[in-house]
Amino acid sequence: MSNYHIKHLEEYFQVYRKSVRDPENFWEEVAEEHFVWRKKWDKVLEWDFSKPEIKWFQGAQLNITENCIDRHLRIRGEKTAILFEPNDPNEEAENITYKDLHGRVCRMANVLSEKGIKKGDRVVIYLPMIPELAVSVLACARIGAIHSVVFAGFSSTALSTRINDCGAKMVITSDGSYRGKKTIDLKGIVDEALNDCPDVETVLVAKRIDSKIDMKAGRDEWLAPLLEGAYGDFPPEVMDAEDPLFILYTSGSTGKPKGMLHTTGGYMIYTAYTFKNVFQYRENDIYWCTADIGWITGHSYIIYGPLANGATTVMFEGVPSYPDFGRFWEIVQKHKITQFYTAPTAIRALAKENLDFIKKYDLSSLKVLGTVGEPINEEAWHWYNDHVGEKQCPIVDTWWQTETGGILISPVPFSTPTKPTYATLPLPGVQPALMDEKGAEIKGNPADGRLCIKYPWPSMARSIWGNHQRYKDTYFSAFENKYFTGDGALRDEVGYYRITGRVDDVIIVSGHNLGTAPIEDAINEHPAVAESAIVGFPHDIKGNALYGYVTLKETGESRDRDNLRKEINQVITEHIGPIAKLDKIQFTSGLPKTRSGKIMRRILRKIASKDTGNLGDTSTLLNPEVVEEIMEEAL
Ligand code: 6R9
Repeated sequence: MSNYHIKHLEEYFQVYRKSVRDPENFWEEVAEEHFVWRKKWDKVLEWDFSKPEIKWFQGAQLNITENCIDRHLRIRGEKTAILFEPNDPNEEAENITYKDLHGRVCRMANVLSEKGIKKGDRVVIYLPMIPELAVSVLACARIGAIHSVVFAGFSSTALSTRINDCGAKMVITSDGSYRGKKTIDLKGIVDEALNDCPDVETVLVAKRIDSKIDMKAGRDEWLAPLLEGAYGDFPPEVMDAEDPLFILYTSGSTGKPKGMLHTTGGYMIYTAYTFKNVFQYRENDIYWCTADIGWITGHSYIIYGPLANGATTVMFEGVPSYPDFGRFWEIVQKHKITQFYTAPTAIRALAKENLDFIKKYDLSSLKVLGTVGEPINEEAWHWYNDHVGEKQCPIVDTWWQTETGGILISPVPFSTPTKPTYATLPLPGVQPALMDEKGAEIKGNPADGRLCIKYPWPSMARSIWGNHQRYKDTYFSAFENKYFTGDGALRDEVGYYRITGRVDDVIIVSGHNLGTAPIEDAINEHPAVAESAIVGFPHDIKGNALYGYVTLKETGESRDRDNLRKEINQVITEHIGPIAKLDKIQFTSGLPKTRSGKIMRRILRKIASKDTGNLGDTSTLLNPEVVEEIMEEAL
């Protein structure tokens, strides 16, 4: 029996049982058989969730790019590794073979190295979805530098916060980016961010759009000439399995963003293993994940997982609505995509459009469809199944997180029967538990509780950069000896999991995790605002949209409300980015608070979703009269 590629349900159960009975042996076999190591491990796993400390494959040495690139050169050198599809459909797609990729990554590694970047240094990458993004990520991994990709839709403040938090010396960016009909001045955003980042020494700039930008002497350099002069080979740095690979920021419910720290060996084998099984990837398939590499989905399932399997992975620069709402399907037809992986928010947006956009194209190459990022509602699931998959393609509803590094709960297509809105069963090596409010594990089915994981898996984050205590407090303190996901879940009679959503103050808007606290902090910077509270409410396309309750200072009371609304959204755009703009803003004379001064978001959430039949326990409220007022205004 091969552990590595599950082909039917019985085999899934066999593999799963084996993985739980002896996880170390299970992962050791995967690691032995499918990867190249410079040196094998002394110990497969050492862990202690109370510290928390998790170490996989201690003593082993490797370089992840050797696994993702070099070892494919002999048999797949001429195979396309990255297929780049530009924003403009009239611009030609680019096939980057494994051999090309090797040369490009090595040249970039030489450039970074000549600019003084060494093993362990942090490099922030702020690039659109162009090949330089993947090449920069891999070049960092090649020399052992820690990459931190910041989504190129984030504002200058969000960028500078991340640069300073991880202490990056270098930023890689581009002059600008295309997004449908628009161009965005990325370099201008970087310049603004760097006013607050004294430690950045070098900015490397890729050319993408035709614009004039400022280049600061001694700091900024165009990438192209440097790459042209660089040597096309670079010996991979030998890394320990537990050496950091990257930091990726995710929103927290309080305070600044959390720099999730991922390490090398375990992350590699887990993303590769899950890519192979969840997408049932086979040689000559053309796999496309529509995510941005600025998110974990792009790290694990555009770059590392696919390349570790020698796959062809598509990178799409554009948006689903440009030049029209048929763009995704045009690309599927054009490149004969076999696996297509996207987010529920994109599915909902496309489902709103005329079916003619999809009927025009031949989608018969598709074999597996995936979704990720938030719960998929029943209607969207059926639309995806009926119109994209034409009922021939299993849908893999993949549940996971930035923190988990890879997919934890998902059907294995052609093995696990799917069920709309259910992520179904844990993948091999994953041991979920549902916990009740008192902290006890709920045994038996059906069940409804807080989702935890009881045992380490290889790609879990090891820490929060610069704040291990926060890592412990956030994930390992709610339930003893368990990793707490922050999500709630149901388990049905047969043991299938359905994720019901966050139980903390993170709101998922169009698949983006947004913490309420940073948005509130931003709003509160507006001179007329006294206080604010943000909650989510259901939205047809975005899944959730943001509803803000805002209390004004006396000086703000006389101001025009519509102007204030515009200004508040402007402040949010500046501090966080347009994705965090509020759909609704209600001005109130106060916010409902507990006696200990905590805002009762639960009540505000109910009012925003027009679900005011039963507000639950309001006995701890300090100011119940304010609830009446807010309800009257809102309804
Ligand atoms: C990969 C990714 C993580 C949060 C997670 C959960 C939600 C992700 C989901 C899902 C229901 C799914 N989530 N996949 N909810 N069904 N298939 O999205 O990582 O950006 O860190 O978000 O997204 O709430 O806790 P990240």
